[in-house]
Amino acid sequence: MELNRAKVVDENFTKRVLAQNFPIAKSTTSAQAVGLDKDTFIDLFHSQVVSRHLDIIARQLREKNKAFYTIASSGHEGNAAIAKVFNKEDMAFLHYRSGAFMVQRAKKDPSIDFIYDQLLSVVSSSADPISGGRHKVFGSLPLFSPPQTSTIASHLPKALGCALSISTAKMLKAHSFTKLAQDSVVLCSFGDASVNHSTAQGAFNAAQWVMTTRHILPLVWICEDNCLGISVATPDHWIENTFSNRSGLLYIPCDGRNLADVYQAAKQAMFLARTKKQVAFLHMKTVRLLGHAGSDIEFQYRSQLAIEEAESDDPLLHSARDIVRAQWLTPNEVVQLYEQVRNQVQQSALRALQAPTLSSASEIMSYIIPKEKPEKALQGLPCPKHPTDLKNMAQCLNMALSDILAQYPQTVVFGEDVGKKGGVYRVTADLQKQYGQARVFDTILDEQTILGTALGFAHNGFIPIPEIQFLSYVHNAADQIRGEAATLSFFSQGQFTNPMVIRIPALAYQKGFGGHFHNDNAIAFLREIPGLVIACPSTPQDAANLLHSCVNLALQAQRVVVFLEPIALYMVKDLLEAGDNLALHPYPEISPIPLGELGVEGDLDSDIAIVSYGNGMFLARQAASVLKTKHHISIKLIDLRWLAPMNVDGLLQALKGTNQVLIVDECRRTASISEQLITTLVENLSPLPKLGRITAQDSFIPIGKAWEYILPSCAQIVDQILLSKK
Ligand SMILES: Cc1ncc(C[n+]2csc(CCOP(=O)(O)OP(=O)(O)O)c2C)c(N)n1
Repeated sequence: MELNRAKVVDENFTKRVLAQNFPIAKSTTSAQAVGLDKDTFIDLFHSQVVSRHLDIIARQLREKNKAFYTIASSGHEGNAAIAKVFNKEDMAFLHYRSGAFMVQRAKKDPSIDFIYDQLLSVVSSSADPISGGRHKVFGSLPLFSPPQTSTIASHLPKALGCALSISTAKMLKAHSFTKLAQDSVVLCSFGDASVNHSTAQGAFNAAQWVMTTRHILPLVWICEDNCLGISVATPDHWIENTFSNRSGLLYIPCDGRNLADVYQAAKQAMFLARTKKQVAFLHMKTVRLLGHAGSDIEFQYRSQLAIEEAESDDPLLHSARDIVRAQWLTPNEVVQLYEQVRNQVQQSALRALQAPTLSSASEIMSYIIPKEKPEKALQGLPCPKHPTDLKNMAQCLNMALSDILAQYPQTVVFGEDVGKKGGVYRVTADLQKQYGQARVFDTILDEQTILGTALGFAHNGFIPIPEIQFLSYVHNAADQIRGEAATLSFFSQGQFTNPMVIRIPALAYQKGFGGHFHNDNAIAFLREIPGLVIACPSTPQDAANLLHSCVNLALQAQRVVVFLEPIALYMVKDLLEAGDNLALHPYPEISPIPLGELGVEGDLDSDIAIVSYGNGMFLARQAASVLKTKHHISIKLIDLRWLAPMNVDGLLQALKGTNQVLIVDECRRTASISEQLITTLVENLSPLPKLGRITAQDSFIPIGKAWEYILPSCAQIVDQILLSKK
């Protein structure tokens, strides 16, 4: 039994075409019936053949250790007909088996040498125009196809968001900054097993919700159904049974082995999405050839008979049959075309093997942070007049958001309950009234959808400001930040970016609303994401200024920013004693705080410094006052403000002249920023000042008043400084 099925499929094609031993058609739609003429049909077949030879050569290159990740499009080449129907400007978030789709779409831009470009990706060359050798992906800026990570289903929420952004842009008549045309549609393809992922189900559900509430969504889901998810069979009729009867999704089945049938179904889907603005679910049934990916040995889980049956149902043989029967080409001419493409692909592979590869850490990392691409200033609205009396942090944030929405027409604010209710803590109060439902809107209760919506809007030129209601609820959607938002620039060499500011009411110390889920102090999962910016204010004026700074970073530097809002400080009035109002501040004259700039306050000449952020900073201010008034000890206070990236030089500078540094960190001892701070100081300071840290316990936060045993307190800070003086 031959284990190399690429070889078998390759040889079978030639043998069977020459012998005119074609498979029996599984569907009856003919090229003539759907208006596919000879040239168009042969052109589609050509794309199928190019895709097939790219698969074959990728296997050969991997056997020689010249390619490192192979996943074939073989069996799925019917998707070439989908590419033919849609415009290249219809943004496409693609399945990893979309080779023929990409070949066909690339024909719409004659400046693209898709074969060579794709081979550069296969051999991980730094000359690969999309990822620069960082991953084998399908993607292209001129072809409106952002590269996808290999996490199945994670691209569905952003496809939904992107489609929603098109209809939102239309409503707002906002075409000065959007990247997608008003009448464009969004395509999103995936496999049959992927539909079962909760991320996918969430996106389908969200699309249905949008159709129910807004009635328009120019989106085409494309399920490329090969009946398998690696080794697990999808039950018969699973896709049909679960999608043919879903409200808001118009189900269109087609036979992926029949180009004419796919073409017809794609035209129907295009009419629904482009003209009717409705969601189509295109179900392309097909076969999978050459196994799952890489070194997958199909024989371990599939019978020889099943493998051979799929191989004999090869879509290329079906297309060849239709071409020969229509007398458009003779069998010999079909094989000639097949061999010509093989030759072209082989020549391109030889060239690609000469191309450079990534050769240093700095080269690899050069696009983790996108290059600055300042947005051109747009005509905004005048900022509202704000009262000048003292305000708390929540009020200052609300005013800052209002100013931001006025100044930057490309900003949109959304999340659970942010619209009419104005957020759980009223931070978004009245914004919907001021700026309308298109720019300030409630989403469904699904954090993956919220972040996916942000990703999709950002792909279309908006600056989304999504809210996650509480920090604890971002964890189930973290991949939308770590696997999607944060990686886009890296995998596209900054050609695609998704700037956004994710607001998250966060951290602990809430007195009336306790418990772990509303007092989550776990942020390590964000801090280690390369390129992500994290800001956290500790005063009302910093909150307003920092939020503006974050929006500027998204606008001018294309950054993905997480803005952590310490919930417990939202409404606080007093700092040192009841009625002192020292935690309030008038809404400031906005003066953005540059990325990394620390807040240094207190006694700047003191040799004792406390480094903190958020609630810890609030406690440190209280402790410094106690130490000063009761013990005549003066303290320098350093507010990090920006938790990532850490401004190491600025910190070292601010600590000059100190011989004692106490870190107050409200997050858990393990994996809190205190660990990074201690390491940074140990690595960089000589002589080393006396170092200490007060952190939260490695515990979840209990309800009631018991949290006091878990979290840092003012008394602990005072005691630790006094102890060190003894
Ligand atoms: C979230 C996630 N879980 C697991 C995997 C591993 N994995 C890669 S492909 C795949 C099967 C996908 O099957 P299907 O959606 O039918 O697509 P096909 O490969 O058959 O085209 C799995 C489980 C993954 N990439 N992402």
